[in-house]
Amino acid sequence: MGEAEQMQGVSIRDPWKAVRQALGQALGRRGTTRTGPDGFQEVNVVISGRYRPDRLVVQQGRPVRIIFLRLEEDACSEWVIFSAFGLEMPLPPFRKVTLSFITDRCGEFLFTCRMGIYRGVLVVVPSREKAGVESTRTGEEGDKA
Ligand SMILES: [Cu+2]
Repeated sequence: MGEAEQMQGVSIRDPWKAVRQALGQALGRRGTTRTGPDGFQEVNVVISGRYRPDRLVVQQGRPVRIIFLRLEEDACSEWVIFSAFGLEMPLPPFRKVTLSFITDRCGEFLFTCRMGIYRGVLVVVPSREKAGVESTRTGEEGDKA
């Protein structure tokens, strides 16, 4: 059994790394936003080295659903914090965690890890403006294809 446990400890993480890099690069580049049948503006954010995408544009006064998928065990992604909304959410690794809210406050609101190293921006625009996602590039990711 010792051998199997060792394999779990050692080998299982390497496949994940490849998977999360591929996923993170694909999703982080493009991102997705859509309005579901329930009227929610839905955005997927993959966490792998950073938030991907890291700039989420949503419309004020309409419900938002952000689905975080943490594809790593880095301490930086254990929590996501929207300090402007007084919100802190734990993010278990390799699971989806959904954050639903609605806000009438327009503006740019930071979301971060506990240390402020991972940083994203939630942009709330007036309802007549367009929602979407973007990835900002800081040039420090080192993960470009
Ligand atoms: Cu951190």
